[in-house]
Amino acid sequence: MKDKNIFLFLTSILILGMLLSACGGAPTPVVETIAPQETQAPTEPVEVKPANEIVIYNWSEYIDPEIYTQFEEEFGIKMVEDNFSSNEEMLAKLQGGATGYALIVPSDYTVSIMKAEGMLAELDQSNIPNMSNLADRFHDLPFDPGNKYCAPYQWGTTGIGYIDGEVEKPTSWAVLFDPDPNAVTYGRTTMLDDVREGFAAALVYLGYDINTTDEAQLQEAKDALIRAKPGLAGYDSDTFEDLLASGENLMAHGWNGDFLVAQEENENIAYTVPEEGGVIWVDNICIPSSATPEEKLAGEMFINFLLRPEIGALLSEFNYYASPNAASEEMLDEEFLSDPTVYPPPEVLERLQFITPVGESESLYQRLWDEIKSAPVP
Ligand code: N2P
Repeated sequence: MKDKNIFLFLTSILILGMLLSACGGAPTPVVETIAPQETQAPTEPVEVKPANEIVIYNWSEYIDPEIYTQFEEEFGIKMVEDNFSSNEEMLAKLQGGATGYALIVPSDYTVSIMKAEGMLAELDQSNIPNMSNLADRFHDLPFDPGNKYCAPYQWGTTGIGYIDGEVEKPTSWAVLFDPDPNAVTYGRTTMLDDVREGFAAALVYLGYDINTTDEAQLQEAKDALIRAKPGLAGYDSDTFEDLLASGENLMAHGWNGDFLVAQEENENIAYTVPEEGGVIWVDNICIPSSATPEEKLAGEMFINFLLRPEIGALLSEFNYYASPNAASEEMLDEEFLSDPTVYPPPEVLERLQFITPVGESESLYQRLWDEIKSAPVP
């Protein structure tokens, strides 16, 4: 069962990955050396020393602070964290010229976009020997063959979390897009504040490709997303799971691991991928091309540290997402490894799709999403 599961996951990555648009583009090369100063022998490069403090730009609550502490203690490099709530937020900030980040954590399709725009630095593999701890299938993901730019960070799915016992298990995305005013979940439901995830849910509900660029289909999805509004308490990508745990909300569109973390506070939280399907994703830790050579070296040291078996295990134990690290997986509890919310069974895997870049249509998605969010509640 487990082997089959892994095989199906690999196959789905390979097949669906073919859909990922080609993502060449010349990356900005970042050299590991600083140009020699005039007073020095002109041919001798100066050895780069790692920065003594670096900033990681990550999703919220996605890393155990203990990992920073251990890294700081061992290497004397202080870790500072800044958070984003969506790939688009992170991308816009970097496109706007933000610097000072040594590490970022984009999802699959955003790695493709950033590569094409020359926004990622090529990793110096000699600084990251622990890359070999990754499971085979994570060495050649279609958006980053050979881990040239990133190390896979965690992977997971997008579906619906709900309070078991109070809410009937949602089997269709209709619970969001055709909300019943008499349902207990009406007005106590959130959707991710995320353009591609929002559209993916609506498109899969309508039976369309979640990466469609067909304007009529996108308009239909927009209508469905507007129909969802009366049933929503809001759009939320950071605290949706906490609002279930506290009892304020009863249902949320969100990411599997976040619901599992919240289960510790409220054991009635359950998670499902509706019958029409959902999203599968792989998040990655990468270095922006704007990083200085010192930041880049420290960033690579951190990536290598994160890929240690015990550190990868600590990461999964904290955020409840599946690890791409085979050596870490071996250290995880059987209970975690057999949890179908973490490792979707074959019948769920086969209805999951990756979000892929939509090229020119990106601005259309964004414009429609802005219109949805600012539309009056019907
Ligand atoms: C962690 C968010 C998971 C990232 N809070 C989804 N790609």
